[in-house]
Amino acid sequence: MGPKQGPRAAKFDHLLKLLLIGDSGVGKSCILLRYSDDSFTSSFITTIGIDFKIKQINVDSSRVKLQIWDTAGQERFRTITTAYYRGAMGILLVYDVTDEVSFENVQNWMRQIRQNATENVTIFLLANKCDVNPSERKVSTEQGKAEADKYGVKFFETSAKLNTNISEAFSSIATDIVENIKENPDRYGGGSDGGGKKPKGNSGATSLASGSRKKDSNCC
Ligand SMILES: Nc1nc2c(ncn2[C@@H]2O[C@H](COP(=O)(O)OP(=O)(O)OP(=O)(O)O)[C@@H](O)[C@H]2O)c(=O)[nH]1
Ligand SMILES: [Mg+2]
Repeated sequence: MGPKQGPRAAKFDHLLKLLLIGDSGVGKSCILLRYSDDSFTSSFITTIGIDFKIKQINVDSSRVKLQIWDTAGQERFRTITTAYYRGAMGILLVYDVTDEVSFENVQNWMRQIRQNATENVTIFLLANKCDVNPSERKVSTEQGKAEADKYGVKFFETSAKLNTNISEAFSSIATDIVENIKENPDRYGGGSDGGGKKPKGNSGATSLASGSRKKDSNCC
C-alpha cells in the first residue's frame, strides 16, 4: 500500500480555471453541458450571471481538474461576468456560424479579454453549430480560421449538438496550459491553482442561484 494521504491531499496535479465567453445564444452552455454531462437540449435557457462545472481529465501523465465557468452572453450581466476573467487561465471564445453578428463581435470579446484577463491567458476561438445545413451557415471555416490567425489563437469548429470537437477543444486548451505552467510556473502562481473565486461542489452558479435560470423568449 502507498503512503496514507490526509483529507486535504490534492487529488489532482493541476487545477485549471477556464472561461466560456461569447454572444448570447452561440451555444456556450450547450458546449459545457455536452462536455460535462454528454447531453444536449435544443431549447434555449439563457444563462443568468455565471455557472460552473468541474471535470477531471488526464493530460499526459498529469491529473488535471478543470473548473469551467460558463458566462452569460447578455450585456446586462457584463459587470458580473468580467469579474471572472482575471483568474482565468484559459478562455474559450465562442461564436455561432449561423450568426454573423456573433462573429463580428469576436473583436469586442477580444478587447474585453485584453482589458480584464491576465496577459498570459490562453485563448481559443470556437465556431459552434457547425452541424447546420450549408444554407444556414453565414460564417465560413476560412473566415473563422483567418480571424483566429489574426489574434494568434487556436481554432476549432464545434457542434454541441453532434458532439463534434467538444472534448478535443477542452483537452487541447488544457494541454497547452499545462505545458505553459511547466515552462513558466512562476507566471501561474506556483502552477496548481488559478486563484480567484473558488466554487464548492461540482457545478452550480455563484453570483446568482442556478435555479434562477430563465427561459428566453427568442428560442430557436
Ligand atoms: N444546431 C445547433 N444548435 C445549438 C448548438 N449549440 C447550441 N445550440 C442551440 O443554441 C441555443 C443557445 O444555446 P445556449 O448554449 O443556451 O447559448 P449560450 O451561449 O449559453 O447563451 P447565453 O447563456 O444567453 O449566453 C439553444 O437553442 C441550443 O439548443 C449546436 O452545436 N448546434
Ligand atoms: Mg448560457
